[in-house]
Amino acid sequence: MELTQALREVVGATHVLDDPELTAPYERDWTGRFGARARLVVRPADTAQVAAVMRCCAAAGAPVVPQGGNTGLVGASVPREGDEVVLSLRRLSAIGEVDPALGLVAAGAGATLGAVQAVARAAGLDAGLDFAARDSCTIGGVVACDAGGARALRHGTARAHVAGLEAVLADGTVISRMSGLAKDNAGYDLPALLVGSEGTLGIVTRVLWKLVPRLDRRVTALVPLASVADATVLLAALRAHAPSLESCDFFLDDGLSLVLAYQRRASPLERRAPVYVVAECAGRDDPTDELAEALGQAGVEDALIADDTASRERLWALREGHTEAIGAAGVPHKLDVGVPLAALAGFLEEIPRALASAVPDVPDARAFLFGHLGDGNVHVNLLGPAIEDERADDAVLELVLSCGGTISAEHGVGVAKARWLARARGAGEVAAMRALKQALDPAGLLNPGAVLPA
Ligand code: 2HG
Ligand code: ZN
Repeated sequence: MELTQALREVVGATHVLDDPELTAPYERDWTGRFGARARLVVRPADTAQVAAVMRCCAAAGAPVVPQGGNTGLVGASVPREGDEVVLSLRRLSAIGEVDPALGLVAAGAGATLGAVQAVARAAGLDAGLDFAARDSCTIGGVVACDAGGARALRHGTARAHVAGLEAVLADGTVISRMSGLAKDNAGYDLPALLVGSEGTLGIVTRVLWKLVPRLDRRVTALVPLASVADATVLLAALRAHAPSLESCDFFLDDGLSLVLAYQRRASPLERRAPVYVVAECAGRDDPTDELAEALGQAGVEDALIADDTASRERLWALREGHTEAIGAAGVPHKLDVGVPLAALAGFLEEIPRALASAVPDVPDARAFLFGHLGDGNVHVNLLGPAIEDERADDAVLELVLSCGGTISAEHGVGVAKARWLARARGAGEVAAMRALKQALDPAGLLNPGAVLPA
């Protein structure tokens, strides 16, 4: 039977899309940099349907791109050749009841992070993970790319929250580790293998999410600083004096100008500075004194402090608003990298020079640098070079490796950085990854071209 017809029989005709007007939102990524026409978009309702869809696609030899909220930033959740089936997991959005004794909740891959947070908070707990795309990204995608965000500093990345998962393999086999047993050493840890595999080894359909205590007393500081070195001193003081530290992000002054212009607001700070840190402490008890102690120890004199939700959100909007403000200014090349803290200042300083020498013929090339200071995680956003022009990307990644850093801290490798994987990981590791891929997906149907170069 022809693939379209076979899929219609599995999910119902209304959930197999081939009209270009309907498929368009599934075909281009959030940045506008990646995408191609899809052969079809298929929207299964549950794990059994995902498995049946995979069996149909395997029989037809059709490559499949799994997609959640399509908020990924490395081109891993959209078609790239034009012949892929996009398998949307958004209909798998059911969230179970919180198990308060275990601190776990089961969520369908299509549930948004925001929805999981809301369910957790209603039960007196929290998801422990948070970032700007919270209301559009889905928990399956969060797990598939091991998303991090600002709170990873305290609670770890998605990996730390996966107590189990259910997934569909390339041949339609369903694997399920949803028992919630904290200790279970029987055999290989397949869920761990799927976390961060970006849809190349299996399709995550359900996740057992480990919750954290809900910490309602929150206080946020926005601190203008003279240098990245001063920011590192502040981070050390926060670690030493504020055990309630939850996040410690940074951005630079040109990023602030762009965000303020985009958000049509004035700077809340009396004076501008080269570097800004946004730090947040959270506890059961008011963490204001701890935060003040840390700021004092770091010699900070003029921080803006916010302790109610609206004011805290206004401070965070200056940091979180970078993605949208940059997106409104052009199609960015996003290089989500990590460097050791000791190398951070030198790395940030070097980037404008690396950019100028990589693309001397693109005089308006600009780099916006911001991210999660506590993790050494820098979001290098390049504007100016054409979509296909990767000279500046290469120069930045070269610099990252020379600093002992990683080409992907939290967004994943996707297609954007696949050709750098061997440089980053070495031939031995890439061969082991290819062996795993070959074992689980011998026909290469799952997300071809992502993570491992074709
Ligand atoms: C963030 O930290 C996200 O805001 C997105 O990881 C970063 O837009 C980016 O490059
Ligand atoms: Zn980030």
